[in-house]
Amino acid sequence: LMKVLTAAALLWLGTFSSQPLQAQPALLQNAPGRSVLSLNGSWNYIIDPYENGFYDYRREAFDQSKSGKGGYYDNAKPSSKQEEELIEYDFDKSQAMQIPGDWNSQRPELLYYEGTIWYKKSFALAPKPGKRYFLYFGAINYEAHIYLNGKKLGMHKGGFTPIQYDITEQLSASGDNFVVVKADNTRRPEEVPTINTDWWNYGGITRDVFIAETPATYISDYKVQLAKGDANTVAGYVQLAGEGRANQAVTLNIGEAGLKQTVKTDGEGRATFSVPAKKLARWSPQSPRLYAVSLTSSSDVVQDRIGFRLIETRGQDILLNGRSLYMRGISIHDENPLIPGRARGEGDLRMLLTWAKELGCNYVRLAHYPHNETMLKLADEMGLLVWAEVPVYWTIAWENPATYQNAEQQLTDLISMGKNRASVVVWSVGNETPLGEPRLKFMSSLAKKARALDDTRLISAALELHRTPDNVVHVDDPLGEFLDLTSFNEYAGWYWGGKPGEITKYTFDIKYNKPVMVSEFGGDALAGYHGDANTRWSEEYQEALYVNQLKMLSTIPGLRGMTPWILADFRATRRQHPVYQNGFNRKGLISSTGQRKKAFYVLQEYYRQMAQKYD
Ligand code: GCB
Repeated sequence: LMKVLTAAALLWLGTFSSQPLQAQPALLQNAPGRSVLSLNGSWNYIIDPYENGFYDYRREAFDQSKSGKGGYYDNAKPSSKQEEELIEYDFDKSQAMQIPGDWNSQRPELLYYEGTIWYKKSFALAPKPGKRYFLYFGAINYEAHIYLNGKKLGMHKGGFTPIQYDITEQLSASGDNFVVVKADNTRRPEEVPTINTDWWNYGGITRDVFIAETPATYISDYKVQLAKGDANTVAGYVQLAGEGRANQAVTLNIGEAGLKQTVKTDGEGRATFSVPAKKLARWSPQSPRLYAVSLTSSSDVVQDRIGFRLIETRGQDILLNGRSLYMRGISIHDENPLIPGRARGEGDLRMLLTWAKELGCNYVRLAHYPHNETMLKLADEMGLLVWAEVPVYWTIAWENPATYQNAEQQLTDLISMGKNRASVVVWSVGNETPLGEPRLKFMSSLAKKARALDDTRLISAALELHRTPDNVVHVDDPLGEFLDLTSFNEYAGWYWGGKPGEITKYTFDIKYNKPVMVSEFGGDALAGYHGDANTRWSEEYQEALYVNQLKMLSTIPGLRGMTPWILADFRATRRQHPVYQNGFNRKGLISSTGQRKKAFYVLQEYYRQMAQKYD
């Protein structure tokens, strides 16, 4: 053990390894775009706070035992000799809940539950010869152990990224199959996120579940985007997997633009494209043009809808397709406040983005963790730029190598999922992380990793600031060197700085000559509660706060956008005031019943003016 620790410690002291210790296999690109068998719907579940279905009475894990049997994943049934067998669970006689969907919002007794729940779904699928099958979960929070027909497929950590297994060999020939998931949302200090967050720890299978079918030799991955800094070229690659992957012709076809190129894969099944892009209209929020794109090999074909745009910075400007841009944003959680609970599908997600459009946004910050793949596709379609983030939030276990590997894996999976989306322009490596050497090493390594994985987008993080008695706000976090935008969260008029009317006395001293993107500001208001501009929790207070924030921030010369906190009220366990909060963070511009608060209209008017000035 000592040796192992020493090796890990050395690795840590040296540069971070870019090879995760236990990488999940590369995700099938655009899995939802394949021919799929949906496993959404009703799943039986067992609440198991003692993890009785996972450990025996000596606390040994059943799935580590010799037989590998004994856990709930067996989905055991008494045979005809019923009297001889003791089985103390029965999925089919247990209650059911809807998947996708967090458990907290489906049963009152599960609202605060943190621990293990087992899920079971039976399905019919007889594998066809010459096909491969991938079991796909959009997200399970947080630690998931996944079993098919009683055999373990694997364990996955991270509540917001897709999970996927090739199950071709595990499917039963008869076509009768069952999948069992142990989902455990226990918070732990060394995980990502850590134990402390300002959002609800929704547990369970929160996103779509399906089985994607591909041919034996299949297109496992591709990227089709404009080349870095080159508006005239579509650059990208295609990756084939399976036995016949080498020396295969693959054709990229963008029929509507008359673009076509055939390339040949190398010994590893990889080929790169470079296609003149002159005929392609540019994607932008004003004109979110998407093209039907297909990739065809001798055995496989994938279809996608892809937009083409260039995002760059020059000095303090953000250039979209070469034109200076003001990013009229809003922060969003992956939560439908009307449930309230995790967004459960396209309808919920479309509602959130439609609200952002009503506010006048051309940009959304999908805080504080990867959002649904569907959300990114909707943003493409609806013309909203996206800031996408990993849950490196507040005080992470900076010195733990496994924590870093986990964060890097989540970042890798996020980038894999979003890399073909024109809407996504910013990868954020974290939020409000405290200054210090181990943290700087952790965060700068993540920033470098993001850039290595995708050099065509901007890298950022939501930083903190500090103040001096002369009412100067300083932004000089050394992490800023590694980032393309200077982004910070700033709560003048709420957590510091006095009443809303007093905050215009602050000025900003920003160290970096980069575009400034204010990643958060805001204050709570209970919709329908009225007072004057100095009455905390009132709509008038929040309204005055927005008026004065916009005045104050307008003095920053490099200001190129903002994502105020937040579109809608959201559940947050830390928010305890029995009258004004009641388990909700009330910084929403829209309430948990869908009501627009007064500040909504302040920001809407400001965005109308910014659109006039810049668009
Ligand atoms: C922040 C955090 C955000 C919180 C917000 C608040 O700075 O980034 O997650 O919800 O403040 O309301 O305090």
